[in-house]
Parts: sequence; structure tokens; C-alpha cells
Amino acid sequence: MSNSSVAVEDDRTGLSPETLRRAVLDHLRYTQAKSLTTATALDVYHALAHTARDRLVHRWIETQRTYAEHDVKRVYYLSAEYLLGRQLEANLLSLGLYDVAAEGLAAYDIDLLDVFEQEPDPGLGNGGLGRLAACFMDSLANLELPGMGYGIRYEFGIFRQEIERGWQVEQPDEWLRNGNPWEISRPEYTVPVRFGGYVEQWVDADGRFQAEWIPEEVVLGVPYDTPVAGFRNNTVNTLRLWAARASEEFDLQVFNDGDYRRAVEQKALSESISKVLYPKDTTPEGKALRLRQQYFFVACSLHDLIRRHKARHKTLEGLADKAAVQLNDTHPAIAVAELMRLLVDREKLEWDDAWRITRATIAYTNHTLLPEALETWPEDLIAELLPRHLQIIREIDRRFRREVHVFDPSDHARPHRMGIVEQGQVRMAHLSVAGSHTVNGVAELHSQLLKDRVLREFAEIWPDRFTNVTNGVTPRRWLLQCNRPLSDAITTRVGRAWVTDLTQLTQLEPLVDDSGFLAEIRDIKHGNKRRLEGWLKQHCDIALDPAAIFDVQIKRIHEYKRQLLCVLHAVHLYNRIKFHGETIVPRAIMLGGKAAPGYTRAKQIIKLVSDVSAILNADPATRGQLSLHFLPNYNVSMSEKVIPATDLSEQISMAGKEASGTGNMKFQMNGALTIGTLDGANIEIREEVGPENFFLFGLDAAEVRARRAAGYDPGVTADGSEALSEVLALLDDGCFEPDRPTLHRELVRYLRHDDPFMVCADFDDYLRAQREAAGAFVDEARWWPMVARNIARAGKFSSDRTIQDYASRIWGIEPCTTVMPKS
Ligand code: D6G
Repeated sequence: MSNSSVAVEDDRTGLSPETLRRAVLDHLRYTQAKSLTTATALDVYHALAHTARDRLVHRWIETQRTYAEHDVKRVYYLSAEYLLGRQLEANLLSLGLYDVAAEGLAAYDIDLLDVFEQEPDPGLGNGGLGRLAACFMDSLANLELPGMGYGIRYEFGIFRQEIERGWQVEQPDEWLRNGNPWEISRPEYTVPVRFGGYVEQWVDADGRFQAEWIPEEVVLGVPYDTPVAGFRNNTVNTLRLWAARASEEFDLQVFNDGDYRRAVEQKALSESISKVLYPKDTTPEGKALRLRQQYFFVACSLHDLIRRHKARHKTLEGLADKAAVQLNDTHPAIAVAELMRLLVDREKLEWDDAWRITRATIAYTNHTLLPEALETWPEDLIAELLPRHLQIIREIDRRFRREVHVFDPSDHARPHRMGIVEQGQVRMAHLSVAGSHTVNGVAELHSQLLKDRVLREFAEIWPDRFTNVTNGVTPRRWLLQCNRPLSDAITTRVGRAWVTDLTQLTQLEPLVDDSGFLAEIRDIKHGNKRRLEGWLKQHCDIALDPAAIFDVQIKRIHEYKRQLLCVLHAVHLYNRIKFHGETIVPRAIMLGGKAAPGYTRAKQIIKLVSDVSAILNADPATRGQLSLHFLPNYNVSMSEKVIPATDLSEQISMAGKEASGTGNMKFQMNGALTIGTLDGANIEIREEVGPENFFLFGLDAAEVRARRAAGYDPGVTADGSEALSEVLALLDDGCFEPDRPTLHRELVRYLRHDDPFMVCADFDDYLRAQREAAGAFVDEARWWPMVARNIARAGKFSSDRTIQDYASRIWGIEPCTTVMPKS
């Protein structure tokens, strides 16, 4: 680096090692007010984060300017959840500053990896749906697509999970405690949001019906912007999250009278809206606060995008040409009614015109087939909180039923089955379908089941409205960032283009039998396993044998995902070793995931894993052969460590229940083989890798239905399986619950009598597939080519492909390259 080039580089934006070094020292001094001698690891994190942020801001401003100048069409992604994961490492990689930062800090004896550990994991989501939204943000920026995420700035994200005597205990997640260097508040764009009150109606001089909502309460939405950078391009998009603020700090009169508590009560109530993420995964929370959250962020977001539109256009007539609004599940479904309200009441458009614009603007993604997860709200609750919206929803419903009736005038029950407001409940999925131009599922099977079952009658009337967009994950975080050794090996063989075009991995195809390449990916996997072993030893006091198969199931704990199968398999292996004197292929089974706080069965499953692992790991008979572990507080940053070290990926939901899954994809691209059912995106993964490179087991969705229809009796099924009978007997005898064998007995009873997700029916076939996997694992000449084929054929599962698909088929948006000013 010559001195002259240093001299012309801008200190706030330059990328040379020397400029960066100075920038970090400057931020340490002037942002953190510390010297090198007084700086803590947290100070270094903040200084480096601000250094990266400056460089993002530079591009951010230019991206937003470019979009505005070209008046581009943008997608607005409305999602109640964003499970972002840590930002510093991702941003350094996007900016191309990772290696420079690592070397620069090394000169001060600071390890960059330790700096990353200072960052809290922002957990503003529960699981797959929220992480998908984060991957989508990444891909939009990578593809230079004009897009913006809207959501809620929860003060507390998903709870921190502690395990006490085997039980999950929830602790608040204070992710903002040490400050958040990535967000910038924009109080200038604050939006007032109304709640409650009543509607005034009259007919104006032109004979037109008019309505005005007179609210009882106003809460303020304050936006916080987080930059989302594309990979080594100049695009930086915005994730805008809304925080609730009271419209009045406190009632001064009441305060002066000495009633301090009452004076601040209203403030606390208003601000509770963005206080905490609902820690429910798939079941709706029936509380008013949840509905307040949903309306709050939808109202803020629509207000904001309309403000942007109106800065350039006089009317909202052409809104759909400039804005695509995507509903991430039904959580933002109230957007249909809110947009209608704005168009009809405020813009004074005719109903039919407003409806045409609304439907041309909004699209809806369905994420689940579980009937209990299809959100409904009591009509009374909407009447109380959003009286005008209820009127609008009723009118949408009235017109909608008329269409349904015209489709099949003979079927009088049909409008009731399909209705939006029925029996005092508002069905948000029906509202979403009615108010959208496109409805998509998230994997082939899921989209098919939506059309054939859950939303069949809608698809009969509007077949063209339904489509599929299979989920994907960003290869930047889920390969480049989390698995540097494998990334480097891939880059050495096929070049670097795979980072932004994952289909390039097919270039590895000629290498899948190349002994040099196979030895390399084997060594990489072993290295990753040893690193995980060290990390789990240090942080969780878990001991692993790196020679064992790392057999992993990490995801939310839910009956349909069947963590029980995985535990029962562990008990089965224990039984074989301990009581049958057999030897098995060494295996370390790991489960991780959070249970919804009110979901008793899920919490019992965690307890079962803990109980079984306590006995099994302490027994000398299992030494060198088998261990079972519950990984506490599973989150994005933990998964970044676990996934690259995994050999066997457990994707074992009952067929027809998991809409897509995205963990399955992350494991595949990191060289784990899948043991799985024909469910969600597993089907497409198997199609890509070939059936010989996938351990399939279990009933498929049609067989599940047939079995149920034929009268499934899990007790009889269990009795018919010697292996399962022995496993259930051990649990029933209190083998793993010596003090008080009640919980395990209850679980056995549940399996033998209820078994709603057919654990018993799939058990023997699961064991068969597990034996096959173990056999393959010890046959290195078989295993590593299978691994290589899985990696080479992961290209389809990049969220870049997913987003390209949404952009061209649903949103109608195009790439727009950021023009940087000439310096
Ligand atoms: C981001 C980046 C900032 C830009 C702003 C635009 O905060 O440079 O000015 O977005 O916001 P809108 O005016 O588009 O809402």
C-alpha cells in the first residue's frame, strides 16, 4: 500500500488495511471513549461494528438514492418475525473486509472470532418462518433487488432457554442491553397508530357513503432501520422495524396529584406492543396484545410505503406498479383491510377501484398445514380494537360470498365453509386469499396439499391464484460464513462464483469420486467436528467423541416434528448395547430446540431427552459407542457451529405436516446426509441428490391418510414391533426415571393410545434407515461420495433462486444496480 493511495482514501469509507486500522482506533476513542489499554472486548466489537457500519452507510445512502431516482418498483416484505442472527461477521464478509479485519486485530493480539462472540444473537423470531425472512432479506440485496423488510422491533426476542433438572426454564432475552450498533432510529418517520373508539358514518352531498374512524387511543410507531448488504455489490437495502412509543409520556396532571403509578400506566400499556415476541411457534396466541402487534406494524408499514409513493405520485391509482406487498403468513393479514380503509376512507376511491388496487398489490405466503395454526380472531375483539376494519372485513366478506355463490349456486353451505367472517370468528387465511393476487406454498408437496386440501375450494374457483415457491437459504451465511474450510475447498475447485450463484456447485460433480477431493471434505468434516466438540465442552459441559456419527436434530420442539422418534432410537441403541450385548457404530445423538412455554408435551419431550441422556451417558456400557445430548438454548449462532459438524441430519416429521423445512437444506450444503420422510422440501432434496444418496423411511402423506382412515391403532402397531415393545417397556419400567416413573409412563401411554403423529407406525422403518446410515458411515468408500453428491447438488436450495422466483413471477420487480458517486 503506497502512502499516496492512503492519503486519498476517505477515512469513513475506505477499505485498505491502514484506513480500517485507523477507523477502528478512532471509533474506540470517539464512539466508545476508550483507549487501547482500557478497551474491553465489547468495546472492540462496537468499534469494529461501527467501522463496518460506516462503510455500509455509504452504500446505503446511494442505494436508496438510486431507487428513488429511478422510481423503481419495490417489494415490501411484511413479517412479524426476523431471525437475523449475528450481523458483524456477515457484514464484514459482504464488504470483503473479513480477512483484513482478522489480520488487523491479530496485530493487537485480538482474535476476530472472540470479537464476534460479543454480539448478542438477535432472536426476533421463533424458528423457520423468521429465519426465512432473514435469508430473503440477504438474497434481495445480493440480487440488487429493490426490497424492504418491515417488522417489529421487539425489545425482548425469543426467550433464552435454560435447562434445570431436565426441564426448560425461560429467561428474558435482553438483546439490546449493550446497545445495537446496526440500527438507526428514524423518529422523523414516526407514524401514529390508532386503536379502539367508534366509526362515524354519513352520506355526503354527492350521495356517497362516508366513514370516519374516531379512535380512543393513539400509539406512535418509531422506525429503526438496519442496513442489509448485498454480497460485494453496492446494494444496501433496509430492514425497518417499528418500536411502539406512547403518544403522551405521562399524564402531568395525575402525576402532579401524586399518583405516579397511574400517570405512567397508559405509557406502559402503549409500549407493551413492541415489548416481546410471542414465543409460540405454530399455534396462534389468542390475546388482544398479539392483534395489537399485528395491526401496529401493518399500519406503520403501509403508512410508510404510501408516504414514499406519494412523494412521487399524486394518487395511489398506480400503487401496484410501484409496490408489491408480501404477507409472510397471516400475521400481517390485517393489511388487506387497512389498505382498503386507506384507499376508501382517506383517498376517497370507489370500493371496486380500491379492491382492484389492493388485490394487485398484495400476495400471501402460507407456511403451515396445521389446522390449529390457521389464525382466527374473535369478531368482538376486532370490533373493540379496530371497529372500522371490522366493517370493511364484513363488506369484503359479503362480496366474496356472492362470488362463491355464483360459482356454485346449488351449494348453500359453500359460502359458509369459505366465508371470512363465520360464527363470530374472522379467518385471517381466508381474508389473505381473498385479498391477494397470488397465494403460494413453500415446497412442492405443501403447495399441492394447499390446493388439494386446506384451500381446495378456493383453488377450484381461482386456480390461477395458487402457486409454489420452494424455500431456500442464503449460501452466504449457511456455507461461506459458517463453514470456511468447506467454502475454501469449493472455491479452490470451482472458483468463487458459487457464493452468489449456488448452481455453480454442479461443477463439483466430476469430483464426487475423486479421492483427493473426498479426503479433503472428510478432513474438513473431522476438523469441524473437533471444533464443535471443543466448543460444547467449554460452553455446555458436553463431551463428544469426534469419531462417532454426529446425528443431529435441531429445530423447534413439536410433536409433529417427532423428536420422540429420535429419543426412542437412542433408547433402542442403548437397549441393544446394554441388554443384548451388541456393539454399534459409535454415535453421538444431539437434539436442540425451544418449546413454546405453554406447550406441555414439548417440554416433556425435552425432559425425556435429559432423563435418558443422564442414564445413558453415565453407563460404562455405552462408552465409546453411544451418547445423547440436549443442546441448550439453540439459536442461529449455535446452529452455525453445529450444522457444519453434522454427519446425519434428522428430518423426520410425519409426512404431510412440515410445510418445507429449511434446516434440511443447510445440512445438505454442509455435507450432512439426510435421514428423512417424504415431507416438505425433503422430497425435493431427495430428487436433487438421488434416492441412493438419501436415507428415506416412513409413510408418505397419502399412506398416512390411508392408515388413519383404516383406523390406526398405535398400541397394536407397537405390540407388533419387537424393538418398539422393548423400548417402551424400558421407559415404562422407569429405567430412565428411577425416582418417580410417572412422566415416562405417561409418554408411553400417549404413544400407545394417541400417537397423533404416527411415531409407532414409522418406528421400525426408521430403525432400518438408521442401520443403513450407520452401515454407510463406516463404509468410507460409500459415505464420502454420498456426501460429495449432496454438496454438489445443493444449488437449488439457495434463497437466491427462491427470491428470483418471487421477483419474476409474483412481485414483478427487477434488479437495480446502485450507482456510486465518483470520488
Ligand atoms: C435508510 C437509509 C437512508 C435513507 C432512508 C430512506 O434509513 O439513507 O434515507 O432509508 O428511507 P425512506 O425515505 O425511503 O423511507
